[in-house]
Amino acid sequence: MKITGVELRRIAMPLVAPFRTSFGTETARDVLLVRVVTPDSEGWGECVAMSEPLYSSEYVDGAAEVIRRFLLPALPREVDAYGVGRALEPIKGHRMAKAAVETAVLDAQLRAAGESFGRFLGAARDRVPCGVSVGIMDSIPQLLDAVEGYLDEGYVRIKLKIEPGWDVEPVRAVRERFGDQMLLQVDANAAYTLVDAPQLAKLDDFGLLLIEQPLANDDLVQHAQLAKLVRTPICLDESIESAEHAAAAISLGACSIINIKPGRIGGYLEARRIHDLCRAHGVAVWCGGMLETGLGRAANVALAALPGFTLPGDTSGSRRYYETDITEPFELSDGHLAVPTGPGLGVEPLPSVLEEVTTSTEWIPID
Ligand code: OSB
Ligand code: MG
Repeated sequence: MKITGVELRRIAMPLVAPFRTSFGTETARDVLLVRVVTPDSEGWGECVAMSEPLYSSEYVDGAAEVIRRFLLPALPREVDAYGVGRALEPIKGHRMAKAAVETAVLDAQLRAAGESFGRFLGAARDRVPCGVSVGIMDSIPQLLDAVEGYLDEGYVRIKLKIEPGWDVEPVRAVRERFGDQMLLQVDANAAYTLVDAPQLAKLDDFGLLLIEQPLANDDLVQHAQLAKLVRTPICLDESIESAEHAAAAISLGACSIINIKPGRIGGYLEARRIHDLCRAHGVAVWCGGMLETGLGRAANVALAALPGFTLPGDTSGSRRYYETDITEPFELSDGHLAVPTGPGLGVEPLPSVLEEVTTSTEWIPID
């Protein structure tokens, strides 16, 4: 495939409600979209980097800069999605930026071939069960109202964001109100250290599916130690940036579950590699999210349909995030989202909505 040019488009998407985690509060999503144009096709990639480097070292301005200055110039004249990864290998890090470029190329390639993301990746079902990630709230009653609303919408699994001072009490309150049957898990976004093991062990009483990323990003060894001190299964998010990290974490005993976020690990091809590795080792995986628009969501839902994704993901419906999505909205039906079946991502940005939310565009011709 010959790429004739790439558009970098920034969009501003207000969230329906502030989303608070242990690392910050998000009120709007500043998203970088990459559109790859070829003579007979085009493809979209959504960069999941956030405005500030708080979840990981990447941030939107930095992603745009590394794409225009280093990633696009490194691509060969003729390239497919596998070739993107090979060409970008010498450039260290910047996985979210790389993932956006690779996804756009893959989308263009699949649209040209008439094949869907789901079929290409190896989806084993046509719909996926959905969980929802619930931010830290100002009070327990406010949290219970939010959880109730999501359960009414049909979500089959609730994830509570936690941090020191907001952990055992919210979990206890949610269990008391909604019962022991509901699928419940927590995500600390690296807010604890190993000395907090006794506090984290108090969560053992609540039958949680998992605790996600309790310790720092580079604390693989400490996670392995923590796993011996708590009964709740440990799931890693931030710590896993590649299949190599996943292999190391599994052999160390640092986790028994992995949250696969394609942006964090450099794209959907690496996501499939981690899926395959985990499946071979009996490690459950689920699809994480980064508050994506419909473009990123389409690809995530396709990935979440692979056979090793045995736990519900953070693949929520569009309205959990945005009043107006840039694609036709993803809507829950019976707690599930349908895997798109059209060519490539199977969804398109709605031109009028896209124009309305765009804050800048840049066209980069490729000769
Ligand atoms: O840690 O999983 C996370 C959102 C932004 C950054 C990190 C995380 C999250 C979420 C929300 O938990 C997942 C989603 O619904 O997209
Ligand atoms: Mg997480």
